Amino acid sequence: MSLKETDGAVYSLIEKEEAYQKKTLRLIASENYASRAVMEATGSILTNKYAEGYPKKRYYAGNTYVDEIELLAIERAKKLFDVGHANVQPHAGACANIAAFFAFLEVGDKFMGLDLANGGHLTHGSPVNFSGKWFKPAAYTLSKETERLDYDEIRKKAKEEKPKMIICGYTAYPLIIDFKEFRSICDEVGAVMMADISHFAGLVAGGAYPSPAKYADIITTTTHKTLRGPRGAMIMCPEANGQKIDKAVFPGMQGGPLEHCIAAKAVCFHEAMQPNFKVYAAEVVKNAKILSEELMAHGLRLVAGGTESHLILLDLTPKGVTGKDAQIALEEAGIITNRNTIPFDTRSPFVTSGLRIGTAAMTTRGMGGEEMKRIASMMIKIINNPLDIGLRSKIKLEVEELCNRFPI
Ligand code: DSN
Repeated sequence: MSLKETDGAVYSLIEKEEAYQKKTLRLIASENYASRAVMEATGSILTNKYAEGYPKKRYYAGNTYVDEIELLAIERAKKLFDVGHANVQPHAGACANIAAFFAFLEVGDKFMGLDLANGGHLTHGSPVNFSGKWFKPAAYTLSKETERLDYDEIRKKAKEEKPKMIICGYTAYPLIIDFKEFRSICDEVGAVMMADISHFAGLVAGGAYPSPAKYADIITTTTHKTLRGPRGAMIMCPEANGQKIDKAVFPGMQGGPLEHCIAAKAVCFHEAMQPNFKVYAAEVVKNAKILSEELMAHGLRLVAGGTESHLILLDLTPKGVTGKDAQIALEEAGIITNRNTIPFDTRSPFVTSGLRIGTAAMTTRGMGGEEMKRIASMMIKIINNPLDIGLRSKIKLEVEELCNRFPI
């Protein structure tokens, strides 16, 4: 029986969500729209299969085709990112990062990651996360003056702290990371270099952002952000580290892999190898630049002074609005964003002084420079008048008109 016949409640909620996604502007920097092909694979009969282990070394019978699918995903990932080894089994970015820690560190070991409030991730050392509870984080921060990575300061701290691992790659940093510089810092202190490229993996695949492949000992990434695949993750590394990584994923922290998601990852890698994905990646960055310039022209302050990726971090302090209030007002107008701390934020992560936006999803819908200018203008009106209910309704109609012209 179909979902509609079996469970009308879930069916109707999915229908409502679909309509909502169609008529709203999704500016959340970590979101995108997966293709029909990716979703078809995710919803396939592969969900029925147990395949603990790795291709040709499974703990269950009946994996002839599942093996072929996982091998295809691995080969495509290696080719797409030019790496010696790929593990496509991690269920999510956090799982990939847990496996990375367990592959290289012992519980209690010291590591360095960017402070969460400065743009790092929960799994990079937050005290409420496994990384901060089981390991010893020595967080580095951005420069207070420039809000950019300060490699001299990171080097100095690494020399003082002598961490076993240094993480680069963030969730709210708009600029390009100098992976070569991180390699040289890691070499100077004998640390493992981990690059978490979850946010910009699609830009790396499309040649619009530098790759850490030549430098990092381990690369983790989700597959659903700029890479535009299914929800999930993977780990990549030089061939020499492959065995360590595979053991850390299974049996280290996961059981049966989600082969339907792995098939969808294979489809996503295939899509990312096509020439039009390069065009997409370049367009994402171009759109982010146009959007950021337009927002700045209307008096908004951008953290780090701008963007070199898909991501923009706004400091709303000069406007006298909190991230939380701006997020709520924009959502009412059909513009979906997320509040975010800015470096050295004085407000709590629940309130924040900042707002994070990104152009990956809107670029997938086919929007370009003109639409970015229009989005900036609508955002500015709301941010300047966050309590104006009438304005929200007016902008909501404009948003719907724009969305109708760029269907998913
Ligand atoms: N939730 C992701 C993001 O939005 O950046 C990180 O896990």
